[in-house]
Amino acid sequence: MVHNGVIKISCLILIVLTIFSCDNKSSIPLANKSDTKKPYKDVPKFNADSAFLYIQKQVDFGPRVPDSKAHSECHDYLVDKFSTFGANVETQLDYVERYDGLRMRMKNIIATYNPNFSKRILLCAHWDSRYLADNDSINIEKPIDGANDGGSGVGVLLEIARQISLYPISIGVDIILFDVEDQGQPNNVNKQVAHTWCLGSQYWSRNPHEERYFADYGILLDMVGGKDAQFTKEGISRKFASRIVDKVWGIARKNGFSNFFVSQETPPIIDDHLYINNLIHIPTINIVEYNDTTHNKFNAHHHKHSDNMDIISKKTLHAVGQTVLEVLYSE
Ligand code: AHN
Ligand code: ZN
Repeated sequence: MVHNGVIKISCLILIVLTIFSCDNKSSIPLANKSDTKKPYKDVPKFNADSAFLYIQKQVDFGPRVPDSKAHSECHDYLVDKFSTFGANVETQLDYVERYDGLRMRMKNIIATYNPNFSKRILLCAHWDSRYLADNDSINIEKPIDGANDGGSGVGVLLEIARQISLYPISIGVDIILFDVEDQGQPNNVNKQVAHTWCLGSQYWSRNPHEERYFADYGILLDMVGGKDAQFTKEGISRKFASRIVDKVWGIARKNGFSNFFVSQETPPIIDDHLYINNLIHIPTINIVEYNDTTHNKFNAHHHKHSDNMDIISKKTLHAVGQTVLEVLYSE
């Protein structure tokens, strides 16, 4: 026979448990129900302070000119960061020839999330910085910091990688940092030769890291950190990927970034996206600053020593980073 007291205590415990479980049922499931019925995709919050620090770190290595110590150290830093953020990382290594015949060791850095997913988006930027300051009036032969031209696109992509590591994403994402984009023919040479820029992206587009690599579309970031920057609908982007241009500019407008993402249409420019579109045929847009007041229509500090940390704006980084994050997480 079981003791009467034991039965009484057991009943008491049962009653208490029932009351608590009832209380749970009445308060939690309602919220759960509405969540599962109407799923919404949360977009992570882009942290511009973080992106800014990633740019500072690159600049602190010194100019990232191919074959320099700073270039080598920055390469190792970038590979390490992407690994820390849970990506599969590889470096595509080979030699390419500069316009004047100088052989340069090229290192394209490729970071991959969800390698087996067929739906993929390609994000890219160049990570090298220019070996001279041919738009400047002094110290033309000295390399530039390239905080905006080189540093900014990489800084935004590192912060996006960090967000992907915190908030798992349901599509494949490939982040490619192209090397030797910015070692093209100087503007004081009178016989201008075609295709001297974007050597890393030209190489990758002809020799992708994976046979038959493809992505649904690509987004290139170039000079995305300048104060009060304006990003216009550039010609190559419109020609090959107008649907993506409209999608990105639409998401920017929805987020209140129309001061940065203006709806003006501007002429085509030679940049990494040109070769991705033409050679590997992935529809790719360029988010790149357009400036009507300068001679070459680029950022006022383009290829000058003043392209340093002083011209980097967290507001601009935030507008670009938050927009691209929403593009990714709403797919
Ligand atoms: C031209 O100078 C026409 N294209 C090079 C694009 C570039 C250089 N982007 C950054 N630096
Ligand atoms: Zn440049």
